[in-house]
Amino acid sequence: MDSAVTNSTTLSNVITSNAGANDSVTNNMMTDNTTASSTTAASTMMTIAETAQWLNDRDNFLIITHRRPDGDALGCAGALALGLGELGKKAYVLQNPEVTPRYEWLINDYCAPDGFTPDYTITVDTASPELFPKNFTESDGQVSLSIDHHPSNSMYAEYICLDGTCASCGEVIYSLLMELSGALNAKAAGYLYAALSTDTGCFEFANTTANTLRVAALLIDAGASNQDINRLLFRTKSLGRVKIEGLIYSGLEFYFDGTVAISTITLSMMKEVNATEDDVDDIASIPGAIDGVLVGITLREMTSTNDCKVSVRTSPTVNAHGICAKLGGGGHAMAAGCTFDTSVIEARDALLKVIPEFLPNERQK
Ligand SMILES: [Mn+2]
Repeated sequence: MDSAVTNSTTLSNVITSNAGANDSVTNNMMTDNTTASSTTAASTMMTIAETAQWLNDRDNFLIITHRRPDGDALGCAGALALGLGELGKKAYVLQNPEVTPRYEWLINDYCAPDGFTPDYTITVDTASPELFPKNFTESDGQVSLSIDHHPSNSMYAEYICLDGTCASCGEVIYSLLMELSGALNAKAAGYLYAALSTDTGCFEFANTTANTLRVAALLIDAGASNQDINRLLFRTKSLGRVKIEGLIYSGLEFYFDGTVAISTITLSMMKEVNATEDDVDDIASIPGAIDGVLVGITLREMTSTNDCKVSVRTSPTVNAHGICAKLGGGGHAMAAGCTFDTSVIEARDALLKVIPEFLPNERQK
């Protein structure tokens, strides 16, 4: 076990010091290992220590990730399967039909063989049954354990291990694996580094906490190659992505004194550069990243000329949800969306009529 982290008390100290940082989610904290488990109508909440014991007492696990799986879900699944395997247990990951090439290395060594029948199913990073992948449904049996970091978890599993203060589920899995074996090898550390860095946009997003960075440092100590993983996940773009970005940049339109930027992605643009869905992941962040832009809009032509999807990203002074709610959509204060049964040109014109009332007064010209 190279560069193993052996101080199993480190993380609980780390996490406990973060308790109370956000009172609104303190009820979801599962970090106090001395607190007894509590039972809701359907689910029993467990601490990290109780969850470790639960896993220790059982065998034959199938680990489930969510629809459109990201580095957090897949990194958690790979690390948990590896960690349980090292304890001599049988633990596999259910293949997810939507895994993209960027992330498949996280679970490839642990996919369940045909005909594997688990005694227990465990979901990671999955807030509700609506997010189950197509090849797993609740009718496959009740989920035994949900390990998660979403305060919105719908408590669908028999047992829940949840820490709503964590930026990624990877931080929860880290403390669980440390509780189980007191050490991580380099492979598991790499999987969890992928989990943490994915959910924090390589530690740039507002959800990144001091705890996230401490755990990331411990993962690097344990052998995670942050350089290689950052390069793969954040510094590498597919050719299709670069080409579609080129078309988007050259077609940007600006309105209201440069405070509103609109990017349009048509079906013919996608075809012209052979772009896939993976190539346009998070493409809506492009217009809002331009200096001086308060409202960044991405118009996407979907299946026909009269079917388009709109993503609105705003600076804190403009209400993205308000704009989209006027057009039958909605979302969050700074990220919202709506759809139109019209051409992208008509959708753009409808947005331009609604937007002025949401701009700061001096920009409504
Ligand atoms: Mn996550």
